Amino acid sequence: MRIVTLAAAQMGAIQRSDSRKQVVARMLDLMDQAKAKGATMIVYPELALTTFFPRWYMEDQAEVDSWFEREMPNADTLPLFERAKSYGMAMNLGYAELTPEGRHFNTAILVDRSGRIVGKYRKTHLPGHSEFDPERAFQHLEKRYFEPGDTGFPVWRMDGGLFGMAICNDRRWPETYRVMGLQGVEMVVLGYNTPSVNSQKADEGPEKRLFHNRLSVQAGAYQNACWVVAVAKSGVEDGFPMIGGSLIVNPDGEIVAEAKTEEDELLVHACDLDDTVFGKSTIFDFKRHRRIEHYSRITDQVGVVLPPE
Ligand code: ING
Repeated sequence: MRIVTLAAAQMGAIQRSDSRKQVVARMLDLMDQAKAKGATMIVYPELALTTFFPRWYMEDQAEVDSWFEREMPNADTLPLFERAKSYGMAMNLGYAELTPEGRHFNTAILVDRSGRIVGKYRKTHLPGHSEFDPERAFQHLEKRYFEPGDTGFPVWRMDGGLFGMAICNDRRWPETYRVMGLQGVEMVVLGYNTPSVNSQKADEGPEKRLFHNRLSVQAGAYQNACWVVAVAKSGVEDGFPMIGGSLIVNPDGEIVAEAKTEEDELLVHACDLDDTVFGKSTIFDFKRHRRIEHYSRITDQVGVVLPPE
């Protein structure tokens, strides 16, 4: 038994006018609740410190950069790191990263139970667009404000287990989980900000978005025999609704915990990392079953190449 008592800290809306101090206070409250329930690890959403600013078209780079963190921890977030360390609680936190070289990433970090930053992940799959799109009901400008991540999908040894990270749109791509699966990952943690409606397809509402959330996360967990924790920033931000539906999914692909609200809400579940062993040693024993001589299109091609007429 290698139990991680995992707290999924779903957060409700963060308004454009909310300060990082107000947000961190909510995150600390969720951490206190997690401690009271015996959690040894807490997972926060993507871009957890601010409103989902990629919905706003901005041209002034100083305004854009005001949504980014220049160092981590910093004055606003240090209380999170200090309290997690005092609680002996590992932490996953998503934020907008502005590097000293001036590069912009949608980033998440992994902090172990002793408070050490073990790893950094930068979001690989950026959805949306880079110029204002008048056709859309609302904007989704991640390709404008972030570079594609340059970390790939590493897996880190932490607190006796094998942990990996992803961010939001990454969870929809099977490659995300398989690259970590091929490193033996036992738990993938990720945050998301998912609009409740499709800006290009008005009849795709929250039910369908929640279905796709479950489908993507359950498939990733099952097909790589690992735990997957997906944590939403949800609720209505300045009039723009985002789904909740935070999940903890076991290595068999079963949902063991799911958020019920679109508010700050804590899910806690004792995840046994040894529950990954059966799947990894039978149906998804990659070295016995995979036939890589037939998979080359997956890395040789970006888009579709149709068969000859
Ligand atoms: N948000 C959304 C997500 O991938 C999206 C964007 C929603 C893309 C639905 C496609 C379909 O959950 C982020 N931040 O990636």
